Amino acid sequence: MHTDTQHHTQPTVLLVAPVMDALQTALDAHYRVLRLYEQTDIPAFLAHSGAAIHAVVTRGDVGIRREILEQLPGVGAIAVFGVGTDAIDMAYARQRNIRVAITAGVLTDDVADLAMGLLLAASRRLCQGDRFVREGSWEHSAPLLASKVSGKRIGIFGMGHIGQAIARRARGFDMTILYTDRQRNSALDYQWCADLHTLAHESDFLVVAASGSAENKGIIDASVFKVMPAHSWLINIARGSLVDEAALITALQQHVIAGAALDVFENEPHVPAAFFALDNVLLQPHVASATVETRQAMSASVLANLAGYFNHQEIPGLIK
Ligand code: 8YV
Repeated sequence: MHTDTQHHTQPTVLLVAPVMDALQTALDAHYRVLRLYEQTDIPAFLAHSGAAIHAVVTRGDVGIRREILEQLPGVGAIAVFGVGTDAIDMAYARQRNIRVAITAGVLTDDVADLAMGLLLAASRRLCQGDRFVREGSWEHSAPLLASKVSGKRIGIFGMGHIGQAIARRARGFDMTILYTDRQRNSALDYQWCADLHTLAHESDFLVVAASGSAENKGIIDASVFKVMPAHSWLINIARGSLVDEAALITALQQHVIAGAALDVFENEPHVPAAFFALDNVLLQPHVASATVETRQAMSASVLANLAGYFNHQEIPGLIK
């Protein structure tokens, strides 16, 4: 088999998964783009083209498998369309001196907005209210009462940029803000909880905004649902991997907690059918950063990160 040793004037970029059309067009204009997701025989493709690839573009939720990266000896940078690096073996990237860059800063507001939207929609029964009106039920019955948001206690698990943006919004709802993170942030005057279980016990809304790291895998489990107040809600805009989904389904079925609002799942885009039978869960298809404005900014950020790398200049979203 021939290997891809031909000299190309543009650097070669591997696109792992589809991204928005405008970004694809811009990538095609600047780079020679090879698309992993279009390959039918990946081993043959890697044997032929792997050594010719200079950089990888992928999505936060997709990352890149280490076995693939191992076959890309010339890769020096991974540009993530998103902020999550949980689907990238960062230790291996560091060992190889592969620069990893994210769309830093640009999606924080949208994700925090969606967290508040989910919190409000779930507790105020917005989806149920919409259905109630459309189905004509209002003509002959009264809607169920919802539960109040303003003044309640919000517990934020993961107080990074997104967690802090959620806290600022929650302030506007006169909420008491509690948080847990690896360490206390002395710059924040919110109530610190030493551990997740204390946070869960003290909160009316437990909002998951932590990274999907290995240490956080399945951390929101049955023991957490057990200490959460029966009237409390779980909101997840982080990663499905943090929640033990089977335990959550049981907790919802048995009304151990009031309900949940989820933008992310363990095995996207596959969502357990058990959720569909439940009225106390609100489901979204991983759309926290999916606004026109933010996706444009994320595209620009990916392009800037790649340009920084290839031009030997600063990489704005570089993870240090
Ligand atoms: C994106 C994300 O939805 O930033 C992340 O890590 O999960 C999201 O912003 C995703 O990367 C694009 O599909």
